[in-house]
Amino acid sequence: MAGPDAAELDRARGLLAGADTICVLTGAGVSAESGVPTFRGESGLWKSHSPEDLATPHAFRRDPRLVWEWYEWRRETIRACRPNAGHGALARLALGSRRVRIVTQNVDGLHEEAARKVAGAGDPSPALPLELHGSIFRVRCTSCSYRVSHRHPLRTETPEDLPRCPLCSALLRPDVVWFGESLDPEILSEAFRVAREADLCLVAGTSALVQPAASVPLATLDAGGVVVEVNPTETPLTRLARISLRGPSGEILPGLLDGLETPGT
Ligand code: BV8
Ligand code: ZN
Repeated sequence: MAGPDAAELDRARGLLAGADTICVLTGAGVSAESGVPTFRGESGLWKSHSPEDLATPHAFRRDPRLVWEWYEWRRETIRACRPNAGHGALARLALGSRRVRIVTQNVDGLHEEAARKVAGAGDPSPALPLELHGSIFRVRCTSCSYRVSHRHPLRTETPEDLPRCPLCSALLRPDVVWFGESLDPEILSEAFRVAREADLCLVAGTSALVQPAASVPLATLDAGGVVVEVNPTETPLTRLARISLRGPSGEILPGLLDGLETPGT
């Protein structure tokens, strides 16, 4: 696939350079080049099951062991993955002096890892993403408010292996938002505020099918801003984008963003 031509990249760079405030929305595609399977691509997730069947409260109630087996398979896969050049470019942009917020649908923690790597001894927080759908490396209690970061391998062979709450002994679950579950209202309203206040929404690596995340860029448009998309294929957002750069984000984002960290460059 031929990537975007130099003129298109220049036009997109011009739009980004002219934007005081930028909202970035990412999806599974930005982690594809790190080796994290996307949901709907040909290398789509896991065997015969579809995420819509397993990433639901109903599936967990019916068979928590199967759901934990799927999540632990994904956690094991993602533990071996590192941020790619696209994550790094986004982190550098957000850590520069331009006002940038990264909003992600991803639960893989790779934006945070890139932020800490780029920031080094500095403060990574400007590049820490708003995680709309939670984190696959955090667990929470199905009954009380216990919630904790959790990266180490879990055994899922038998129901007795499944993790339980140290406070109330109820089952622990992955701290992600399942289909049919509402997103954290504070995180969601913050994401829409960021999008409304942005002059430009950079949308990378999302099929723009999952709601309400896919509506975040519309808030930028409704407030008079523009959308720039990076995706190897067309999406429902493509026709709304001022420019849609056709190619992989790991290859496109560094050339598109590097050097734009400070306003007026
Ligand atoms: C909600 C966490 C209110 C879990 C995820 C009918 C019944 C019930 C609900 C609904 C319904 N119809 C609509 C809904 C709402 C539903 C929804 O949107 N469904 C879709 C499938 C139609 N949404 C919800 O349920 C949300 N909650 O609405 O609450 C409510 C309450 C009660 C009842 C009803 C509604 C919750 C949604 C959150 C689900 N959780 N993740 C987990 O990860 O295990 S979503 C999950 O899928 C991911 O987090 C991600 O967000 C999403 C996948 O989307 P993408 O990130 O875009 O990834 P995808 O694979 O699809 O696309 C990859 C893209 O990358 C492609 O475009 C590809 O071209 C591109 N790409 C590939 N390689 C590259 C690349 N791009 C760049 N570079 C590359 N190299
Ligand atoms: Zn508990």
